[in-house]
Formats: sequence, C-alpha cells, structure tokens
Amino acid sequence: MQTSEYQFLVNLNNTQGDLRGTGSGKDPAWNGVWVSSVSRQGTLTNNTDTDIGYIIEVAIPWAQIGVTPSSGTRLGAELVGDDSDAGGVYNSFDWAKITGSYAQPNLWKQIQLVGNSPTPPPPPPALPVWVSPSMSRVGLTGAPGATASRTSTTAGVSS
Ligand SMILES: [Ca+2]
Ligand SMILES: [Ca+2]
Repeated sequence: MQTSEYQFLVNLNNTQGDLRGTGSGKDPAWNGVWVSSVSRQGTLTNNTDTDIGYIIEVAIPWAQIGVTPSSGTRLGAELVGDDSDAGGVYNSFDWAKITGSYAQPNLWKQIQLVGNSPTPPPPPPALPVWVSPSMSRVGLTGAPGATASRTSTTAGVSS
C-alpha cells in the first residue's frame, strides 16, 4: 500500500484499528483521529440466541487521509466484513469481491465526490435588546470582586 492509502478497522466492541501504507507494506503504528459507533442487534460470544446483525458507522475527517474534498474527486474504497460465528468459520464479504488480501488498492471500488461543500451557517442574529421601563430605573453597581448592590432611582409616591 502507498502512503496515501489507509485501512480503518472496527470490531463489534467498537475497538478501532488503523494502518497507513508505507510504500512497501502498511504501518499499524500510524494512528488517525476518527470516530466510530457500533449498534448490535444480537449478542457476542453467545450462540444460544439468534443474532440479527449489526450497524457500524465510521466518520473519518478528510484531513486524516490527506484529501481536500471537491466535486469530481475520485477515491478508491473497499468495504469488508469478516464475521466469525460458531466454530471459528469466517463468513466474509467485501464490496470489491477481492480474492486474497484486501490490501490491494488497485482492486478497490472507485467512488466520486459530487456536489459542493456545505456553506457554513450564517452567524446567529444578534439578540434583541429590550429594556423594561421599570428596569430603566434599576441597575446594579459594584466593582469587580465586590458584591453587587441594587440601586434604584424610583421616586417615591406621596399622596
Ligand atoms: Ca494504528
Ligand atoms: Ca449471539
């Protein structure tokens, strides 16, 4: 694998592993910063029940793989599932249907980015300033570190 090629691995306990190509192999000492989550519809190491499946979600920042995303950018990608049930028999699948090692990027599927980068949301509007007529005559005074005290300029009412 080349240095622009990566492998990201997640098991059903959401334990991550990652590797980066070295030009002649791959380096597990490379550690990216990315997130993953696992949702299991079943149990692990319990073959007395019926497992439905699992969902694994992964989010990898573009910067972690040295990509500045733009419409039209093409990337190689492969999705692999290695599932070992009772007896240690692996049921494996992979998107590109590669025979042998999955670390053959020349055999990975091609994906193409489309669309525009999302526009950052506008800043929130400034909060309106509203002053109550009664509050206009009440304020707090005090120096930093001092206890604030309330003062009032409200005139007394005489009858
Ligand atoms: Ca690693
Ligand atoms: Ca189970």
